[in-house]
Amino acid sequence: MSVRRSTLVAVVIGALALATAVAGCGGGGGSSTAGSTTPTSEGGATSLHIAANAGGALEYNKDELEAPAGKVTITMSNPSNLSHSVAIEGPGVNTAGEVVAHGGTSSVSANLKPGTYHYFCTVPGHREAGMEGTLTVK
Ligand SMILES: [Cu+2]
Repeated sequence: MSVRRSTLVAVVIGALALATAVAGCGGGGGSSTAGSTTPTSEGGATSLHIAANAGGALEYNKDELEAPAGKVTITMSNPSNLSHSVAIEGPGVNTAGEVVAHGGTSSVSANLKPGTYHYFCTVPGHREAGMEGTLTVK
């Protein structure tokens, strides 16, 4: 019984490995001789949207964001009467979008590896007052 079952499992795993190998070979144009030109992982960019508090509180509408590894863009709309921005900070990353007034949109992009990052407003005092959140990249 168990022997037969493990044989079946082995066959299934073998088939999957074969399918993966075939899929892996399919992408190459075949023009490069020496192989890997380091494929940009997944190629998918992620867009995240947040908003500043419309009532003037120093906070975003979200204090946690999540994204897969790769290019991540956070766009913040600012319905408040105060100026705000959005920036990303974390391992190897420290980049900021522009400060925008009421009705404006600030956005920031970075190529992120798995890890924990923070996004925050760069206007003096705002981050300290709570205008920040955690961005988890998986
Ligand atoms: Cu702010």
